[in-house]
Amino acid sequence: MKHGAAAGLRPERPDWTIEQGWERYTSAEHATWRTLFERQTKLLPGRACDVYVDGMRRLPIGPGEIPDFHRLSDVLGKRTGWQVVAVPGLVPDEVFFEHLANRRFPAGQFIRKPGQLDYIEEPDVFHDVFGHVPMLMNPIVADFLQAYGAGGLRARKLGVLPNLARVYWYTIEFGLVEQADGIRIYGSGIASSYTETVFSLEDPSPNRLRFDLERVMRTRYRIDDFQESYFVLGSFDELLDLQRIDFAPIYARLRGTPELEPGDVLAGDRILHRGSGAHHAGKRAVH
Ligand code: HBI
Ligand code: FE
Repeated sequence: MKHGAAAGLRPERPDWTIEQGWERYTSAEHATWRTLFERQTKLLPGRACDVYVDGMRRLPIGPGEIPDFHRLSDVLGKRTGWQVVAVPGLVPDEVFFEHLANRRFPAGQFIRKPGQLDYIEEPDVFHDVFGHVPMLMNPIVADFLQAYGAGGLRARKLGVLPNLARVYWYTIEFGLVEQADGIRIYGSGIASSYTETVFSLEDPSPNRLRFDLERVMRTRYRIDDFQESYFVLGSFDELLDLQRIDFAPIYARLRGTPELEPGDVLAGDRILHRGSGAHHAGKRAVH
């Protein structure tokens, strides 16, 4: 896999962290943050879940400037014991998991260029801070992510990391949740994306299916486009249950069951919305 902005270089520290160097951001970089913050903040009311909105409100994250990780960590640390640490981009899986297992969230130090507002290959400060950090103010999510880090270290040794990574992908990155007033976004990959925020909730194309752990563990995902299926939690208490699960018997059962394609819908799925598939079908026709 790719190892980020520092590809080919040996990191100075074994845990891949770097100084954020907040005072070194340029005014152009702060302006990019403002552009991203403002257009995203207009879209999120009525679309982002209450947990996200509440977390954001309590954090020193605003339109004016790229947030300072030390200030974020002060507020976050008091609430859930998490810290935000700076990394140059994607870090190796075991380094990523080791941070999460110790309640450190590795956030990209850099910000995307003005020409890449809607698509970046690596997580930058906007995706990581605007997308992930508000959710870490919630104790259930905070504990789940730590458990995922510990589980990732074990899954790597067992050779089942792809199965576990799908849980992360379809919850933390691209998860939806059912609230009393409707389906809402909690996944950071959606909450930090202008186009996917609307697509995930309102477009007729993707499937919206009730979250089921084993189903998700079998389901491949797309990294190059919007998701073909989104999985919807009934409530965040489902993440509490996940944390307590002993995954070993599940991994054993999964061996021998076929993998599922991102757009597959099964007889046993609880379907909230059956997608037309139009978005991805159109793309395939073009290629
Ligand atoms: N590194 N900085 C960073 N952010 C991620 O989200 C990340 C990573 N390295 C590996 C990784 N994610 C995933 O491949 C694991 O969740 C499987
Ligand atoms: Fe992410």
